[in-house]
Amino acid sequence: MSSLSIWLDGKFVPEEDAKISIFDHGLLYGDGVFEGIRAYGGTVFKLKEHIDRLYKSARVIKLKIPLSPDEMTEAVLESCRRNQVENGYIRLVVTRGRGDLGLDPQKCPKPTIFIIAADIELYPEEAYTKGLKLVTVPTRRNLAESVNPRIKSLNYLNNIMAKMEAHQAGAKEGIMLNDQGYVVECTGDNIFIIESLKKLRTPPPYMGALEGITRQTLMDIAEASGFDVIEEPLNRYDLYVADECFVTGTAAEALPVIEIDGREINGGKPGPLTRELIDKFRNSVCDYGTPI
Ligand code: PXG
Repeated sequence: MSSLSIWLDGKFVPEEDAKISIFDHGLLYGDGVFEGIRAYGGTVFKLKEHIDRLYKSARVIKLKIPLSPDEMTEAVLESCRRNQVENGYIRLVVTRGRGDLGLDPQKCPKPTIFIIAADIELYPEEAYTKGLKLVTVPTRRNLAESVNPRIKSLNYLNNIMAKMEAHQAGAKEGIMLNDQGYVVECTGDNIFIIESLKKLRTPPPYMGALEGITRQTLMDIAEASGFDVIEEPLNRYDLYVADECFVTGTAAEALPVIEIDGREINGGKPGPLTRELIDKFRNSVCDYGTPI
């Protein structure tokens, strides 16, 4: 891959020169917020929603972004143009910026902002045709009263611990429960189940999940396809007896789940209604995009 042009604090610089301070609190403390965004067919998928979520995350951690949402939107689009990204992946990061070795954010006068627009390594097609096996992991999702999981923060250790536990158990993704034992989401994906009569169920964000942008898209597609879309607390029992299951995320799009904690779902095959929703998602991604 040739060198990328990185938007860093208002200027485009070659990847080799895109450097930030070792005193940046994004690095020292995970103090910052980010977005992962897809580009499809020369459009940026749900850019407004991603920018909105970024500013909400920043607002909650009292991080004032020194750029308007419109300027940020333009910086993302220009990053795609400069790197000839038509189908790819965009990482947008805002950190607290450079400070001293104490954790006090008041000592960080200027946030660091950077945008990487690059290619994406897609999941193998087999993941979509054969489906995923999931396991429930021991690490619980962060308490909403400590670091609220609705903030897309740079502090991903909670999810990383869970990912390692999933891998250790031989699964690619792990199901995370909240402190009360309810199912909330996976380490980097939201989770859905389908029951008979086209009932689509997913945990509400207040239980401890990120409000995934792919999640909302799938909910809208399902509603338009005659599903009853229900946000309500789910437990592991609900998952084990579901007719179908799938996960959603920017990287995964929507992926069928065929086994949970050793229990087969739909006889160990991707379900037909899941297939229908995934096909509709894939056929409509460009409809949700902002032209580059
Ligand atoms: N839950 C969590 C905890 C996430 O991190 C999602 C749900 C899905 O949200 P979206 O808006 O993407 O539909 C995410 C997003 C990666 C990667 O490299 C993962 C995410 C974002 C960017 C990169 O695995 N997860």
